[in-house]
Amino acid sequence: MKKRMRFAALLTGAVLACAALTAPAGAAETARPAVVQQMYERIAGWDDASLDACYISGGGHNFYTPKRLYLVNWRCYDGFRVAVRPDTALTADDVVNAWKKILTDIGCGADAEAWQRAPEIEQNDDGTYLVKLDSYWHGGFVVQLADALAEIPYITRIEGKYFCDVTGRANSVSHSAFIFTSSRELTEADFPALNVRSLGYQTDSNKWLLQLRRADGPDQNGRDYGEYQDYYNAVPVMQSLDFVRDLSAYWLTTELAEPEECFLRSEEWETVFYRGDLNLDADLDILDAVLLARLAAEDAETPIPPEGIKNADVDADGLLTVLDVHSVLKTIVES
Ligand SMILES: [Ca+2]
Ligand SMILES: [Ca+2]
Repeated sequence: MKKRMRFAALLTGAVLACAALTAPAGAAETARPAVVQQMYERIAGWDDASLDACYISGGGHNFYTPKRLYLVNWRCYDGFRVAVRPDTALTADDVVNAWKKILTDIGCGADAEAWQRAPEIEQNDDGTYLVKLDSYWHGGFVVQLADALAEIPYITRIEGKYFCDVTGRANSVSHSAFIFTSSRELTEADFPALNVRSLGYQTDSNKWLLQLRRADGPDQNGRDYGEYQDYYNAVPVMQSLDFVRDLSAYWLTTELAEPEECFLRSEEWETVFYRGDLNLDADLDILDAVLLARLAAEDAETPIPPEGIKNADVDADGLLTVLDVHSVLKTIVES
């Protein structure tokens, strides 16, 4: 118990030391999938801002430039590719137990949808595994799945391919709608000239909400929500209908951007977690062993990125000791 507490204190010291090295907290404060980092840089460019002038919150999903807030959605659309130690096998029980533990840690109880739906596991021909989430139900839980898998001691490496999109950029908004009041009950048949996706009445606001479909059909991600141009073209139609009153729009802007600017998809597997890779260069070599040795020697000045600390317990025994240094050296020699 004493050793475990010392390990925690050592980690805290190292994190603080690194935080001092990397402050102020700009967009590159912590390691994220490359595609997300690319999107941050792209967004900053839209508003002629440097990354250091931008702020990130909400687990990496809220990106503030000096001009406005963008919502950055990212998920792993193909599942995580997971490598395990030789002579071990990934079991469904271990994945489910780690998954439920991490959901509990973040406050999701057993009644949460994510809790009820276990990740799917497949074994690849090369001995690695693919661990998938149901993207519809699990939505933003991809980060938690990676964290859960990293808790399984015999998992050595986790990789993912990420999809990233942004709302907040003009013409990038997927949940657009017309909002209006009406002098009578309405059905979709009252809008024969429009490509109506949904029509509903909001009792809390006493307003009607009308969503359009994309004029050119679903996009590459299966989304059929109308885009800026669809709503722009529909405005004269809405204005010509005598039962439509107080017409306004929800989540629409008057600036036209290129929609594809708001999407990025990684083609290559990106390293999400690599046990022993302390400097986060997606490689395991002598540099990592040196950093680990300094950490194990309680050198609080060791220059390790905060995310790199997660990879330090190489033998996964919950402690940071010289055995971790031996373990990483052994892996390097054997590779
Ligand atoms: Ca490394
Ligand atoms: Ca250890």
